[in-house]
Parts: sequence; structure tokens; C-alpha cells
Amino acid sequence: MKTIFSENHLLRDAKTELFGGELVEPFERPSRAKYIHDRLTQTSFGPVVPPNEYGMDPILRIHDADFVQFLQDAWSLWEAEGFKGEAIPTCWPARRMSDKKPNFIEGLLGYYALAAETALTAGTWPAAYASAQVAITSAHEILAGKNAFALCRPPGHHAAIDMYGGYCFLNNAAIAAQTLRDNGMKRVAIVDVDFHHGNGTQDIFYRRDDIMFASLHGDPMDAFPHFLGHADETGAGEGVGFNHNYPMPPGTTFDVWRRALKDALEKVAAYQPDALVISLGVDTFETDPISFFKLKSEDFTTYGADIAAVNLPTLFVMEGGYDIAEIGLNTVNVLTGFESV
Ligand code: OKP
Ligand code: ZN
Repeated sequence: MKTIFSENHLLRDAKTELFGGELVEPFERPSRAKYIHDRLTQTSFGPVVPPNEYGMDPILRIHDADFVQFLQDAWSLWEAEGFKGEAIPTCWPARRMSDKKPNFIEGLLGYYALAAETALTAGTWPAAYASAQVAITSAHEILAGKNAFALCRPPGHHAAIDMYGGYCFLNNAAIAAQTLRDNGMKRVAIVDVDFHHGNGTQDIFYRRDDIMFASLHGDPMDAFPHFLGHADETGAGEGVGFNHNYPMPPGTTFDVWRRALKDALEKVAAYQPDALVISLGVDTFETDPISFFKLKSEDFTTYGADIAAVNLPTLFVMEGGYDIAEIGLNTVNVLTGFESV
């Protein structure tokens, strides 16, 4: 399969992440994409091509126009105040407060952010835009009857209709799935295998029956994003029964994780979708610095083959993975396992 990749990911190069009360070098950094790209090349996995330009319309099928405008304006508003650091929110509309949208940038950041670790910077918008174009271009590969790997960076699955955070700005997988729907596919399934719950994707499709969502992740009682991803979140309205969460505890090993994947894939098969989108995070790896599952490198190959056995046109969309030395191996193992079937 082809990999779609944009060098514009390099524009997302934040210097700070708020972590453990310190400003540290972000875990989500440009070298992640380089290591994946290197491994694709070393293993001659397949062609790596740049995205086409599909513009704003497919993005605005998922995200609120005001939110997207905020992402474009935030850095200049912040800079205009003369602040010295990168733009991080410090104040939120918490319980029993107003939902009016403030004017001042500090208020706007809290209005649109779901977490404080993710600093907005000068190049964040063009990188997020390019990442979305990678996902949309990859969706068009699926429409042309092929499988594809969207090497997206920054990732997307925490971004909701009008919220960013957890290193995510635009929800690449959701935009890709909607692109498939808008071009004639009737049902699309999304399975999120990133260590973290795909709260943004769940929220976007929670009331819909035309895009089902399943997520395997660290139990939100113990893991980011903490406030969504419980097993009793099964959808609402038309969407009841089309959302499936598999929260798992610290120390979860591959045998347990794989049973959850098989259950999710059975639900996908029963749904009979026209295509499958995999939100592919490899932060389930045993030595990931911010996660607590125990998958080994060969397990990624194994579950790639499990995904292939569902026998659907499949789009892999890159999400997380922070053991950077092994991110290329683990990511390409999934793709290689998939192609081995
Ligand atoms: C993005 B993706 C760990 C704090 C984690 C943010 C994690 C974002 C993950 N103690 N904070 O899902 O890989
Ligand atoms: Zn993650």
C-alpha cells in the first residue's frame, strides 16, 4: 500500500509540553515521523507520496468553523499580547460556569482546549492542516479501491468538533471517515488501537449510526483523557449501539489486548461497513514513556494480520507512539502484518 506523507508536519515543532509540573520537550515531536518514514524506506514497504490539496471543505464537514478559525488565529493573538512562552491554556469553563466565548486569548484557549499539555505555536495550524490533507488524500486511495497508510502528524483522535488537546488539533481519522461517507460509502467503521481513548472521534460520531467507533485503551480512571472512554458509553440517539469502548488496566499484556481487538473486529464485521479506518497509535508498546500496556514489537505484526482477516478496504491513520527509537519498527510491523494475509 501507499503511504501519504507531508513534510509540512515539521512546522509543528513546539518547544514545551506541560508535564509533571514542568515544561519539557514535547513527547509528540517531529522525529517521530522521521523514524517511521525511515523504517518504511529501509523495509521498501511501498511508495511514499505527498498529499493532494483538498482545501477546507472536508475539514469543515467535521469541525466548527469558529474553532477552525481560532486554530488559525490563536498564535498571532497570543503573540500580540507579548507573552514570552508558547500558548497554553490556564483557565476553563468548569462546572456551573458560563459557556459564553471570551474575547481575550487566554479565555479563548480555555474555551477550545480540553487539556493543557498541548502548546499552540506559530507553525501548528499549517502542520495540522497538512496532516488533515494527508488523511483526506488517503481516503481517496480507499475510494479508488486500495488500502493506504496516512502518516499523519500531528495526530488527531483527541480533537473534537470544537476542541483541541492531547497533541491533536484536527481529527484526521474522523475527517477521512466522513470523506468516505461523502463519496458514496454507506457505512464506515473506525477502530482506535492507540493507547489513549479516542475521545474526539467518539464525541464526533456518538449520535450517528453510519460511522461506528470502537476504541481499545488505558482505562480513563487511570489514563488520559480521564473524562471519557468508559465501557458504558455506547452511543446516543440514532447512535445507540454503535460505540464500543474497551478500557483496560495498567500492565495489560497482548493476550488480553488481542481478545479485545478480536471482539471489536467481530463487531466491525457484523456492521458490514464499506471500509475500515484504523486509528493507529503504537503507544501500547511495553516501553512507551507515557503509557502502561505491555505489547512487544512482534505483537504489532500479529495484530496487523488480525485486522487484515476482516477483509475490508483499510485506511491506517497515524496517531500516537512515543518510544521514538522503536516507533518505526512497531508501526511498520502493523502494516507488514496486515499485508502478509
Ligand atoms: C496523545 B495520543 C501522561 C499525560 C499524557 C497527554 C497524552 C496525549 C496522547 N501522564 N498527556 O493519544 O497518543
Ligand atoms: Zn495515544
